[in-house]
Amino acid sequence: MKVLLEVAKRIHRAAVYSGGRRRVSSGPVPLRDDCLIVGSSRELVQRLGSQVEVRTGFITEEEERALLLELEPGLRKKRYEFDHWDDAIHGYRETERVSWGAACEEILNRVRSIAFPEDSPLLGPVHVLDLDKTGYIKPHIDSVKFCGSTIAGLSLLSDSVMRLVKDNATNEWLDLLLPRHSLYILRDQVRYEFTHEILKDEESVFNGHKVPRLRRISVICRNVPGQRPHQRCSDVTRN
Ligand SMILES: O=C(O)CCC(=O)C(=O)O
Repeated sequence: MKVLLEVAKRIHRAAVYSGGRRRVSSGPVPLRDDCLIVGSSRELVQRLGSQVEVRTGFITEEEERALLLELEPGLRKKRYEFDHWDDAIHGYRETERVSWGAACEEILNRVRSIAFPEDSPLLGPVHVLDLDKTGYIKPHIDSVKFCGSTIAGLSLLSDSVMRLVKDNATNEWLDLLLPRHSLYILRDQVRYEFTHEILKDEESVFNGHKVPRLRRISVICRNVPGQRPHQRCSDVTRN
């Protein structure tokens, strides 16, 4: 059975954007490091500021190597999956890992201590998602049955763009630039009420600038579901 489906059942939701908002510049342009989140309005970016974070350079090249050294042998045994038209992910392989070597455990402990409240129990297995260069993740909300208020992910091997769109108001959106080696954190309303997706290479544009998407591996930590202030029944039925 697919690990991912157990951890995070997904919905498909077409994100609606006004095309004029995002003009692509003629070629890749270096982006300023301090501009990692843009949105449909300044007010939205400010309002959700405490619920979405991108930390650049969270891991070093050496730490990325340590993670890849542990992950690649297992991933190489699997095939990328492309042909499930209704899957929320296209062109991927994945695994879960409970025990890690010391170097990787140290990295994950850093993620855990920064991303999650101290008293929040975490899902034991860490989820690892390997997206082929042509792979992408469609808009979805992780199932509230399987994961709690916070999702924290490391990006290895490639930059990418994560798009968040309000589930019931698609004119409200945020784009996150996720540089290779960065950590992103989605919490609370952003996690429950916004779909998230990773754009395919052809659409991988951040704030008007092309962000080439190569093969990308994400290492994702989640906490277990618990009480939350604004749980909606519709979330519970998604699977
Ligand atoms: O690859 C990522 O960082 C996002 C993964 C994701 O969307 C998910 O597992 O629900």
